[in-house]
Amino acid sequence: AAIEYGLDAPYTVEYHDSIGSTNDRARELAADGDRDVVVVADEQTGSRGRLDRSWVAPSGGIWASAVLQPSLPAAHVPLVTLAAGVAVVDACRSVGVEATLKWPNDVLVGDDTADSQRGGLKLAGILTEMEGEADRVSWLLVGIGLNANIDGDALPAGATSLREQVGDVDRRAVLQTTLESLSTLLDASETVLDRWREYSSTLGREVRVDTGREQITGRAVDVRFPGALVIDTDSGEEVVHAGDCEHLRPA
Ligand code: BT5
Repeated sequence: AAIEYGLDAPYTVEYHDSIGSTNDRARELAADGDRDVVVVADEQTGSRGRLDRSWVAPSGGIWASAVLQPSLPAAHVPLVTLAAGVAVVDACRSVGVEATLKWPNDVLVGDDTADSQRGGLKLAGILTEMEGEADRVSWLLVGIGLNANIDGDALPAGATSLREQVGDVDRRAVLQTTLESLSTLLDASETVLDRWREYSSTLGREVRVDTGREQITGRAVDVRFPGALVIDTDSGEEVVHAGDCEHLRPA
């Protein structure tokens, strides 16, 4: 289903009924020097999550990749991922869905403990990509996958959609709200961690984080610049910069 996807300035939209991955297309545009362009698709046939995991993206979702003006050092990029999560939650709440954030990039709905140890049902995910040097980002893009007007049975187990939660939404309006919120947050980046804490369902919980090299179990107590998770473990405080986080049952 083709959709009207005109967005307010400064964004220009490149819309596709069907595409492999909006992030892949956005990379090409970014490498060509385009900025403030948002690649949007109704359906993706080869979309990706982190670590090359696949992302299920049938017709009806909000699949979007925004090429932003990178005005920050590469080390600050994790903050952009957190900001994008906050922006997606703002947009979900604007249509009446009480979403929360699981570190670092998952947008969840529902009570963790009731829905198993996996940690709520996943409504959206963020995939931020960049290229550049330590002190200078040459391009930066934020990929947003938000299950919008999709039946639950078209999604993987453990996922949910806005349709399942509140019924169908105006995808253009939800994306517009997301991008406006993201740009407000990036203009005031000192507010991002507080906004993230407010929406977090990770903080205060027992978690297990797989960093790829080790598993760290303990109580998530804070997020720290530029986006690290602080965990109280039996052997002291650990600061984790990247990994997969699982919410465990409350202690
Ligand atoms: C993410 O990865 O959550 C980031 C997903 C980003 C997708 C967007 S869509 C627009 C843009 N273009 C792209 O090609 N990508 C971005 P990660 O944290 O690695 O989670 C991936 C895992 O989520 C998968 O292994 C599945 O378990 C699960 N999953 C896959 N599709 C899902 C869906 N539609 N809804 C909820 N969970 C899903």
